[in-house]
Amino acid sequence: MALKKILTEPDPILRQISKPVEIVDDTIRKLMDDMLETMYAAPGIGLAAIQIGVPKRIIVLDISKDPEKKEPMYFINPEKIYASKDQATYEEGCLSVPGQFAEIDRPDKCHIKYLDYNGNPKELKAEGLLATCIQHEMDHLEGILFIDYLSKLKKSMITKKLSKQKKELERIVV
Ligand code: GNR
Ligand code: NI
Repeated sequence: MALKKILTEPDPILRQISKPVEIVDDTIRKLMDDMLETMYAAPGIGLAAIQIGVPKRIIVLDISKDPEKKEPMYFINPEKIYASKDQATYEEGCLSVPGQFAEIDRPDKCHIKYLDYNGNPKELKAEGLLATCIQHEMDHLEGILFIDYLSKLKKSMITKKLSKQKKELERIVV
């Protein structure tokens, strides 16, 4: 397994639309193992492949509270087949938007159709934090970040802050 670098906003790669996986083979499973390791190390509760620069429709998640008991979940080519009218509000963060948090409304429940780690078709009924997290990750597959739901002003404040931080880091490294 290997740790990968997580891309941060503003990075045009994060805005790419990810492509479906055609065959779930060992290369894809190795990628998912690396994604999970990178997510745990961050630490985060979800990661989309595009966040490590790979434009494939793959998501890993682990929303278990106890770090001793790992409950990894893998989603390949996820499709939303139902979303509730009821909305839920969660304070969201994103590993690609470091240090920034905001309350975001999303459907409270959703049903997802996807391929699992072995490439077998599955369906999942999600609610609460799981539903929020899956929808946050599925947005990454479309090049969407949670800050896109904020007002223009809030979003541009966050983007400016992050690009300034990046420039300062570059200066230190160079
Ligand atoms: O670690 C993460 N926490 C989180 C909290 C609330 C809503 C969504 C998330 S996902 C985020 C990891 C991440 O950026 N995934 O793309
Ligand atoms: Ni994210």
